[in-house]
Amino acid sequence: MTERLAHDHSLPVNGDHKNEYLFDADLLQSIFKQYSLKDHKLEGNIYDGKYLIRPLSLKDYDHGYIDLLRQLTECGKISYEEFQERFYEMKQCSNTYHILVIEDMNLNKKIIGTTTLVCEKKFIRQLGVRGRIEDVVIDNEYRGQQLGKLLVDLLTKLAKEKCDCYKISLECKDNLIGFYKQFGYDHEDKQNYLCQRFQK
Ligand code: 16G
Repeated sequence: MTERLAHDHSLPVNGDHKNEYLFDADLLQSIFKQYSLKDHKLEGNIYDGKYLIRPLSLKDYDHGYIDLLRQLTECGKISYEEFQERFYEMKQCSNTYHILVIEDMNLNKKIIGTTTLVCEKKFIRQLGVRGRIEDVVIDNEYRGQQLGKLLVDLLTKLAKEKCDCYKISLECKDNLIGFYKQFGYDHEDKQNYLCQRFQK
């Protein structure tokens, strides 16, 4: 795996690139500004003076990003090299993977929240883009502060205003339907979500 990484020209070869972001943080700036106008708790990319909201970076591996995902579902064992390889695979797909994280600035940069927007490019709908909201997790100890609401709202706006998505969807448990309805998500008439699982 390391050899493949070393030969991949899209990957940095020297230096410490751990601060590198998965996607361009500038994309978020105008969304943050709009949000700040209606909720003064978000100033720039800092929420409530305590939390930094930004794209995923490589250093988040050391600050609990995978452990946070474990609060949503199984993750298995993931080495730093594996994390890095997947990070660059995603980064190479431009305008596709937008993983937002919340860092607790007071607690050793711990990652306490995350949400993903995936933009799928299509031929239909005049080369349309379909958005998907995935992997919404707020650390158990930080729930009840509207942090999940903030992340879903920011990424829904990003999908609409910057990624030009013609629709955006998500899958969730029954008890969360009310939560997602507040952002405009709802069941579509005569549409179903079907799934097949494979033994891994
Ligand atoms: C939830 C998540 C989905 C995630 C899945 C993991 C949201 C809105 N939905 O459905 O993104 O991938 O759980 O569960 O966050 P799984 O490991 O059983 O697929």
